[in-house]
Amino acid sequence: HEADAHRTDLMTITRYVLNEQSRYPESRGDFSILLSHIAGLAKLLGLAGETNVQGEEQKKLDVLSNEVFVKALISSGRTCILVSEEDEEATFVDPSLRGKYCVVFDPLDGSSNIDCGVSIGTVGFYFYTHNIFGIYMVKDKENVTIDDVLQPGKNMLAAGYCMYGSSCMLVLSTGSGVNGFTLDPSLGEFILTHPYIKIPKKGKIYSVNEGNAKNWDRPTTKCVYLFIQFPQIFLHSLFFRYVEKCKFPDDGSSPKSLRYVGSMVADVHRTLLYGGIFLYPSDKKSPDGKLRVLYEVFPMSFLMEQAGGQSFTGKQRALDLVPTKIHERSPIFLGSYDDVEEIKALYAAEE
Ligand code: AHM
Ligand code: MG
Repeated sequence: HEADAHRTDLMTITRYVLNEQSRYPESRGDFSILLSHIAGLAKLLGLAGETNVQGEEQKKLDVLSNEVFVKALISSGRTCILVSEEDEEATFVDPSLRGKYCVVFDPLDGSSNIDCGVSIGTVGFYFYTHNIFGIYMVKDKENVTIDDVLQPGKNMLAAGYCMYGSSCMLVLSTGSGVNGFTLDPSLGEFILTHPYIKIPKKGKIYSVNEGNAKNWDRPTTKCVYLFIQFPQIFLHSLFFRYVEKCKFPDDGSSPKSLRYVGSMVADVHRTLLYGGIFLYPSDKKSPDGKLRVLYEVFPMSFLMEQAGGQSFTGKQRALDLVPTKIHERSPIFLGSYDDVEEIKALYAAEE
């Protein structure tokens, strides 16, 4: 580490962001400043978590991480609307502090995992949480409305997440590929460790909460003859059949492995690096699935496409979806190009 401290060729997140800046001279540094604030959030969150080391106080982490996010984003002076999973209403930044970017975020992803320490981590004395974010540009800074965030995901300028596992990573795309940075605690800096992440074209892993299988939708079919011949096919939902195929492939290929943490950041991160498919379908109880369009589905779909993968809602390309409310949900299937292609073909055949 000491040797590292003297190295000058490390690509830190600060350098990376400044390089990106030269691609958008018209942004006059605002975009870089906003991105640096988001990267710096990791350290701020660490500080906030310091008072919450005791197990019984960890639940408060969602409140804390939200406060830290909101305050840091407002104080960057570059934002105008903030949408957080933790806040029912969007926050409109005071005109005196207003900039031209809208940030949508989930400050603490996978909160059900907090108590067993899966979606949080420690580096030194600090606590960290998984989080996800996406950035849009407002149309007219003087006239900011909620429609500025109700834009399709393809309009995002940047998206990313922080993941705190055995190391602390920031995965970011500003629309020209995906880059992964790892926090070097001795330098206090994120270093580019995973340049130009590309997801394998096809994967060997599927990731889904199979405990919901009972409620997965059944297909509607008019094919009575087939129903008599192969009733088992129709007794189970389309989705059920997809997952059955992962386990019992009918084309001579090997079965896929199942991996499911139950924290989107962790499950998507693995999917991005190893390939495969992550699925949160609709079911009888939640016809729109569980995951939120603006700050879960869109940022992760943006990263997937930028890494060469795909993302599909069961009806369309996820990034084409136009949300009508800030906490809207959508079913989501994302991951390796070929694996998502398979799911798309299944849904197309169903229509
Ligand atoms: P949360 O915002 O309440 O934490 O829910 C989001 C999380 C995702 O991180 C994860 O992919 C999903 O919920 C897991 O849901 P389930 O427990 O239904 O499998
Ligand atoms: Mg969440």
